[in-house]
Amino acid sequence: MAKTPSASARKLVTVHDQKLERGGGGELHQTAAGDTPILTTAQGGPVADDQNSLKIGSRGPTALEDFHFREKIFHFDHERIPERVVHARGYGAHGYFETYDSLAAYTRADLFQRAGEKTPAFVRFSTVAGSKGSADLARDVRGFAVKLYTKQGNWDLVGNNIPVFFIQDAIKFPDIIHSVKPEPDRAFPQAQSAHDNFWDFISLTPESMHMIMWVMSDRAIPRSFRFMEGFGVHTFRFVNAKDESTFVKFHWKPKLGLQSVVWNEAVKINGADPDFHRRDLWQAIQSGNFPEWEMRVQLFDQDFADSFDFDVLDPTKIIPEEILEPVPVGRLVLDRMPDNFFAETEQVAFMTQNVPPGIDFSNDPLLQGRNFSYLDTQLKRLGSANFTHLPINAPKCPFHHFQQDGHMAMRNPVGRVNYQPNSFGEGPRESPRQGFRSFADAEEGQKVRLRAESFADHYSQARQFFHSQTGPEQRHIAMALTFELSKVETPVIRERMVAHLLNIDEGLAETVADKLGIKKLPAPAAAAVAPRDDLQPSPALSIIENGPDSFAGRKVGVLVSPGADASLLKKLQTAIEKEGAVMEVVAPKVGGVEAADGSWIEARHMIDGGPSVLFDAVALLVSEQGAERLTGEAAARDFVADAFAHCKFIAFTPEAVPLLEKAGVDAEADEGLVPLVDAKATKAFVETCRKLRLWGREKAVKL
Ligand code: HDE
Repeated sequence: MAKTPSASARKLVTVHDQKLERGGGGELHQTAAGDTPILTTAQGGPVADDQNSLKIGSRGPTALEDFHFREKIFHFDHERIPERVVHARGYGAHGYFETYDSLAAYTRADLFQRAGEKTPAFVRFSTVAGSKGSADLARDVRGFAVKLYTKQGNWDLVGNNIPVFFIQDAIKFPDIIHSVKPEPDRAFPQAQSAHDNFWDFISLTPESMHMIMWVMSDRAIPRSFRFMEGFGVHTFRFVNAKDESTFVKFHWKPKLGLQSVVWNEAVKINGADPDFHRRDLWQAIQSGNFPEWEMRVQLFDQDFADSFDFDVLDPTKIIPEEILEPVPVGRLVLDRMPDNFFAETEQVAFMTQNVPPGIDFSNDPLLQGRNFSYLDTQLKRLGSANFTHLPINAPKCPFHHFQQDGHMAMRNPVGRVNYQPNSFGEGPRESPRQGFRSFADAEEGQKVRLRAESFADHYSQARQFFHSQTGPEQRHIAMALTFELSKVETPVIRERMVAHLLNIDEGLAETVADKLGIKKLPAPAAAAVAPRDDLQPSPALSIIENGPDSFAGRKVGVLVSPGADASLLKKLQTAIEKEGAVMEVVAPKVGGVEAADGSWIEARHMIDGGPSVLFDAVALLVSEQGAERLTGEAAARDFVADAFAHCKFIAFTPEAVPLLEKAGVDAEADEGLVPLVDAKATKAFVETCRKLRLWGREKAVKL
């Protein structure tokens, strides 16, 4: 067994975290050379022939006694487990959470007691509506689920990249999800909200209007997981050692700043690289650029809750950061990809009810409902009540209980006693001091099926969100609504949506109505509480206002042709890498091109495999002849035209001007086009790229 595992010898990780080499296990299982393990059955029996099943004669029937064939096919037939009913498509990574300072005044949760404490973490990002194999750039909410393996058990903060939700009561969850999933008779559309059922449900559910503003904004098409925020959504409680409670809302802020793509780009990314977000996270972590988020908390007491404009238990509302500043309390770093996607990312089981002592729930009806749902879903998906035996789900702290047996039980306690109290002084006992004590809030009331009146204002924060966006972002919301509703076949649904929009912003409603060909505006939707006009815009809600001040973590695509200037390319690369960004070369042919000085420029992509939608900015480093040849290639013209239309910064050598022109781009159109006249210009280009996009161009290109 003391051999170096070869690439073919994949590892099996047992529940005891022992790493066994697949096929390893002594001399009997080695070839004469001793370096390649012998293939075995799952029972460990060595296999002589894995190419041919056992037959009666070479053209005869297969023999039933072929136990190797039977086992191999049997196991293959059972490889799939049900995908998650929501958030099926996801991607995860390992890392850690580091506490800045003790929060003992607020919570007795052990992970917050000591400055510098590091808690192992596993994070899974996801889309909500699409199946496991759907594309990454769907317009959708992103899941941001964090499992923290604390010394007091696992804490799962199962959040999203949007701080509010569609519904106020968990009983409506099956309805909202049914409506967004493919329609049951035709089984389409996949991973899309642009269809009748979704907008029918939404237009009949005014409480969703705030969330709709977020989902129609660029938040729903993030540039990557690394550039998006995360939110715990609900109000939770911190509880300290004196059993005092403080309300808390959790936020994750990306170190690299916020960034999204535009819809026209998203659609093309889905075709060019459906795994765009996965690949981005994989590449960042594998190259040592570990993504990082800061945890910030909004802390408040009952007095604040009583005086706030909205009910803090209502998950369709935020507390604007300008009203209650989120306080930084720690950082989350992702620094390791799973060894095996299925074992870890697919089998990880997040549950909102996993909280350590010192963190508790509020009465948010959505959170209360979630606390029921997440246990059921794990049993359905993972197939056994012993899903906590899987290494990814097992706590990393000591644990002792009397749960036993069941399918696939792998951690079985030894000894005689499996109950307590017992007379033998064996086994664990509860600890009133260290154990989880629910916050002893006084509750009373009649049993009713009622929605609190304090949950009734459905439009004011939707309006506040819209008015907190910059011009381009407001336009994107209008365009997204128009696109989505243009796919709705039932006119009354479209009109009903316009009636809601009238309660949010008249201009928005008019633009959407006009684009949808609705000649006469409907009356505004009836509102239980009149939409308020007095909420101050919250700049924290805009992505553009909260972009980074560096180009770090981004990617430049450089289109080269034969005869390109290799030394200029080198200088460009140095400037890009100095900024913490990455350069990838795109060439007309696989392999690369010969530069003017006879050196070879290696390329990562061929043009149609590396369209400009995969990059944050582009450069055209082409020779005169090269430019001429590229003007004849549709993929090269699209490379340029798309980069321009998506408001990206474009650097170009003077020889590239004909290519720009053929792509319909005036080389002097705006300051986003940066001529690479000398080496200094490469640095200037990278500095310009810090703005990420030239939104001023948007009106000209009619994005
Ligand atoms: Fe979930 N949700 N959810 N959800 N949710 C699931 O659990 C549910 C809600 C969220 O990467 C399921 O393991 C109900 C809000 C994430 O594995 C399921 C309600 C928020 C993930 C479930 C909600 C979320 C899930 C499906 C309404 C943001 C993926 C598979 C009350 C705060 C976790 C699973 C992962 C997954 C139920 C609403 C976030 C069925 C009943 C609000 C990030 O249990």
